[in-house]
Amino acid sequence: MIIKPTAFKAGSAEGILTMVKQNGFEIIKQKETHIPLETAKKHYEEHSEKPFFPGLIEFITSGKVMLVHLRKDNAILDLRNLMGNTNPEKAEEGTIRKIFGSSMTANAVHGSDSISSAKRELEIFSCLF
Ligand code: 3AN
Repeated sequence: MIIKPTAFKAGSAEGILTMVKQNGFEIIKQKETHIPLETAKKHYEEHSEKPFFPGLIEFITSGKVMLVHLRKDNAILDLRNLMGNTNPEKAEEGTIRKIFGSSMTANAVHGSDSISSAKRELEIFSCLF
């Protein structure tokens, strides 16, 4: 999971991590850092042709984030349910994006969408942890 710049700057990291722990996730590692431009481009490679890509890269590299390595049985699906819809306006009540998100880009958190994505992302961010 990545706590994105707006949520981090707003001081929401602690609240988000508390929700995550209360939902049974174990925090293996957490790190406050800036994401370098090339790392951000690699991370969001699948969206490189999308119109929102430049804005997404600018945003994710715009300030400090928190990288979080989480563990739980069924972690991918459980975290996605806890995060809520990509669009905070459509996210269900009680989800992280509903509570802490403000727009499609500034939607508080990123979560890996599959086990292979999680492995890929942990590898991409390994030098920053
Ligand atoms: P999710 O993070 O819910 O898996 P993805 O993988 O479709 O969503 O998109 C990755 C990120 O790209 C989202 N978290 C969001 O910040 C941004 N994004 C996705 N769709 C849009 C869009 N239509 N406009 C602006 N940003 C978007």
